[in-house]
Amino acid sequence: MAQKDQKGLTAQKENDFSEWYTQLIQKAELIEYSPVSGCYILRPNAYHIWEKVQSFFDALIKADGVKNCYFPLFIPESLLTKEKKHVAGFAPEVAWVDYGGDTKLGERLAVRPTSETIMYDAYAKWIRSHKDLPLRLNQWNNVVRWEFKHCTPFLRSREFLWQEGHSVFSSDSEVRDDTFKMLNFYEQTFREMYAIPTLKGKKSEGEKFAGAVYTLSVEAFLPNGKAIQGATSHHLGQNFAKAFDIQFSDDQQQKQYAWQNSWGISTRSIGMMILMHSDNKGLVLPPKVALTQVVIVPILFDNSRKAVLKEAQDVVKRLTTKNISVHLDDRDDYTPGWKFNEWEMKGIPIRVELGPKDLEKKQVLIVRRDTGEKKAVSLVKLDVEIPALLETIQQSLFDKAEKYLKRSIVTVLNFKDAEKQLKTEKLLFVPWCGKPLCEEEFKEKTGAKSLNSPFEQPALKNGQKCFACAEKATVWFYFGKSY
Ligand code: 87F
Repeated sequence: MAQKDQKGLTAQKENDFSEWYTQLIQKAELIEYSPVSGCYILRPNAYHIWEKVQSFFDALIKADGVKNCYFPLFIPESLLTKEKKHVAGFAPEVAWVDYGGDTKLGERLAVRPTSETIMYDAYAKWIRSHKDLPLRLNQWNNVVRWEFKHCTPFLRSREFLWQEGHSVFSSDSEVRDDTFKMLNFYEQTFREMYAIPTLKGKKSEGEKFAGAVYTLSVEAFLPNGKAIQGATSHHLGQNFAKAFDIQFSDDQQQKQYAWQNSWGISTRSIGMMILMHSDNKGLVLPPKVALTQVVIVPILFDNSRKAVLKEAQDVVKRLTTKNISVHLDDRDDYTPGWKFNEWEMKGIPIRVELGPKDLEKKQVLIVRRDTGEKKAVSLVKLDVEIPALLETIQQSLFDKAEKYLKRSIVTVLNFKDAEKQLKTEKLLFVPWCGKPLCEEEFKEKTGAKSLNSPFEQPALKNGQKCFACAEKATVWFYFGKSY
């Protein structure tokens, strides 16, 4: 047979997480490396996941009244540095354009790292009265942050895709509600599309966006014991309104600075999904984001070939009318076993095997990618069983991840226990003083930092001490090693 070499993973998820990931994203044809270090090619299998997430989230925000728009990729230096506080820490990561051809530009241009400055400059022109508010705009775009840390496809790259939402309201309370609402949309997207449970909460003073009054986040916990921030929603207060002079006249004709928020989710979330669900055979895709949800592998022999293929084509038709994306793998020069491995590597949620013996019994064999479970299903029941099984798989991936998350969280009250639990890949729930310096010192000693604090706080005992510095604790917080 003219088939290519079998190309399974040679590293295991349990033993060499990072090598396993590197092999998987290439062998599942998600990523190709590009000539620029830190910039990666998203192949169709990966881009499709993004498109699915994009349509889901886009529908959520549009139904809520947000509109899409597009702002330029280039931001003049004078504009980018207008709000000094927010850009200070990020300055080393900005990529610049100095020339057009051989001509030096009068002012250098930043390649968009995020769009606050260029958008709010326009907002200041558009907003005059409270009747212009709320203004709720979103962009689906690419951004560049010239990372100097080690890059990893999806998780940390120098260019990535995301959405950035930027809304303006006439009161603090409206922004507050909206900032929480957007966070809930992110939680829902991770849950329903990626089958990932997240912890919702508020970031610490040290970890919040410098331009924000506060930052909310969703955080996930990956199977290697590392937490990862999935998306953020920032309450910006009037900080940017003051820097960019965004004012409106209220119903008493009084001028007031506007209230703002911003919120984003990026292609990093695809990496989180891969790390969460995949195994030593390759990618495991939640059915909701899979380009192909069902692959049919016919078992072909010369004398029954025609009949088997005819039935397989019929199954394709029936499933397609049920809005399921099916692929019939009728390639001649590959063995069924080779095909099984390939589709397992690519994470297709359900494999349907159909051979002459199945045909005689008017049945097929269906195989779940996530658990490997096999089951014979009668042909007439297929268009009910397959959609149901896709839903079961989606739910069961979530349930498994949620069980893992729940059993990984441990409450610890002192430094020694914290250190011990971090070594066994746990996520800490701790009474904390909330001080940036305490967090910094803890990170230096253990490599772990604060993630967020849940909105529903257990009561703190009278005189409860900070788990790390033994000062007075003020808040319950999640801490963990993280990406
Ligand atoms: C890198 C260079 C320059 C992050 C940067 O989280 C500026 C920045 O402002 C920067 N890296 N940030 C923070 C982005 C905040 C905010 N923007 C809108 C979000 C969500 C979407």
